[in-house]
Amino acid sequence: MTSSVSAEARTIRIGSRKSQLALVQTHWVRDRLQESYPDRKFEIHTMSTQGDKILDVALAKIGDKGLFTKELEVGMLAGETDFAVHSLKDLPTNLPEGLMLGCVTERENPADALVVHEKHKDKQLETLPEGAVVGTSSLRRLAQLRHHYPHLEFKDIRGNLNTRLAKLDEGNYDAIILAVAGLQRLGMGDRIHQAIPAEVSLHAVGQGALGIECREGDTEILELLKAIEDVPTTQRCLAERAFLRSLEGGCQVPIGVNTSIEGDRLTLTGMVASIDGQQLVKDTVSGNTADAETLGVTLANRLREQGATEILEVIFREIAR
Ligand code: DPM
Repeated sequence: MTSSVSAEARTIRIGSRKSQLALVQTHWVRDRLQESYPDRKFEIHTMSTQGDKILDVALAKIGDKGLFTKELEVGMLAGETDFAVHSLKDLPTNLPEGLMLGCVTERENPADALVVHEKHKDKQLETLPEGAVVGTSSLRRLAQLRHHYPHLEFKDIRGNLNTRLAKLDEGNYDAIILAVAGLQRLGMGDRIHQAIPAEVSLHAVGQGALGIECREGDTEILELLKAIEDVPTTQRCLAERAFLRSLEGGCQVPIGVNTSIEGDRLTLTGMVASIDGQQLVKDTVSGNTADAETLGVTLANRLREQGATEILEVIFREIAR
């Protein structure tokens, strides 16, 4: 026996959801890693998650504890895969024991996008007719748009991107709201009618970035992942996630954020709104990028002082019903 056999590097197994968007994202991660480590072997293992299977119930009602991540996490803990690629916004802020956020990749435009039915192609959010039906299953988008545009109606919409676009085109909705990042990654950026400004819709925590989850202390994987880490995106997302964690909000509550970095200064804006859009508290903090998580906690405390706790209590009760 020679030692070269046992010294040969093992194949790295990557967990991914099966949706078209998830696969595009996972292939992107795999390709970048393959470029950085041409001698290593990477293999993608796909799985369906609860969120992929339950399509007829409003998202907020199914609960948010790892709706799109649980099955992938079980795979890692069982040693069947080495890390999983997620849309960071679908990754809960508290991870199961033994797992960690291994790295965050460079963010795409994190804004929400308005996509309209053909008959409204000369319209914007503010000029859509009274009673126009906007499709979204996001309480965050719903609350903020109701706040700014009380003349619009809102209706739940589920399914993958293609399904949603088909429902829009068939005339079931006048417009739908999707993430700019998802549409762009799928090569459907031409469907973006309007990138909704942050003043109207603060995006979800982590939106537009990919989060790689791995086993805690897996030094080999953590070392590999450094090749695809984006430091400014990581700092922004750590602040956003600390904010959400402090508010004990899952990914299905009306909580939105916006972040920017200039030099070593990180600015974080956050809001909490009631589902009817009547109450909305919003504030901004800034500080050193090294204190990203502390900034998130500070902002959460400020919003609690402005009434966020009471707004969230009502929502948690409503969702539980
Ligand atoms: C989460 C939300 C939605 C997804 C809630 C929110 C949108 C649900 C809906 C937490 N996850 O944003 O307030 O509109 O019905 C999801 C999308 C992406 C990742 C699709 C989308 C792609 C963008 C990205 C679903 N998760 O938001 O249109 O990677 O950030």
